[in-house]
Amino acid sequence: MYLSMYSFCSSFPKKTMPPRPDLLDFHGVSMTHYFTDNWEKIQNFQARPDDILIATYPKAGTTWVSYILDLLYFSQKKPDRQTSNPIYERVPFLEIMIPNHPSGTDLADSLDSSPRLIKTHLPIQMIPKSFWEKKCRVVYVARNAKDNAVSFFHFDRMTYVQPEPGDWNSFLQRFMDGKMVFGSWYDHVTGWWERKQSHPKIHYMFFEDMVEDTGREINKLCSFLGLTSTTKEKDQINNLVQFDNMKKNEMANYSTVKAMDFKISPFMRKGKVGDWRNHFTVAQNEQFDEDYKKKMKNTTLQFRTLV
Ligand code: PPS
Repeated sequence: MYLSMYSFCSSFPKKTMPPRPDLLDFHGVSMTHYFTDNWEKIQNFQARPDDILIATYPKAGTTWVSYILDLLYFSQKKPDRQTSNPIYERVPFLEIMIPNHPSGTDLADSLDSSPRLIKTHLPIQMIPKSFWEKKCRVVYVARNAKDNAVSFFHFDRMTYVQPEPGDWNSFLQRFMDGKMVFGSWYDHVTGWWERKQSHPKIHYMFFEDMVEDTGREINKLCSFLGLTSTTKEKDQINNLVQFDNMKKNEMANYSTVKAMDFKISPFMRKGKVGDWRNHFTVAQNEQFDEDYKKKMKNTTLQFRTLV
């Protein structure tokens, strides 16, 4: 998830990793300092009109969509790109900041590709205004809350640069309370959904739809972006971005990152819809559903696995 942090940590043996960061309240959103230390530069970031912002709540399918977009734009023009740089270098993570390493904003500024693909996990109210002024296109991916929480839990277990997850029960409670890095899932997905209603340049996608029919979702992305990739190209891309292929692909699976311990849990973990059923107890599920109804009562946003 975190480029500079990853390269930072890759030079340290695990026992000398920096301590896990604490959650802090940042303008009402839970964060860690890794995403707030560069705040002025993030807010003043100068987007370019052709930039494409890939926005997600963490663990919603960011890497999947990043890889699809990277292939759609560059697999023909720059075939070497796919084997020479990991995905987290091709698609900078805007808000990341680690001392003595290029920040996400610096990395994005250094890109000469057109378009630039830029990743963010920021909630809608924190997106730098330049992206709106320059009328950039945004691809937002949402994932159902239960699977999103499960994926986040396993990620925090294996990623030393995330806060300690604690046990599953306390993690789930924290998820429901919105005390996660990048804040409340409920606020994130609904905030972007409401903005999309009045903003034609936001393409709002669902992880579950991508699992059901990746080819269909690639076609929708092409329509949104005005791309004229051939059927053959799209079929090739569809094949490359299937879970098993991405899991084997060192440039897409984060295996080069020492701050993650794949022995605890791999980054490309299961890639499924409905894995929450293997984690939630009956009581947790009932409590979650009840709370979900209250938190989501004012939105038209619907997730297929929760209705
Ligand atoms: S991050 O750290 O926020 O950037 O993580 P993100 O990439 O958003 O989410 C990681 C989860 O997405 C799954 N994934 C996929 N699922 C199906 N098919 C493909 N191709 C694919 N690529 C990534 C990944 O396995 C993580 O989900 P879980 O449920 O943990 O497996």
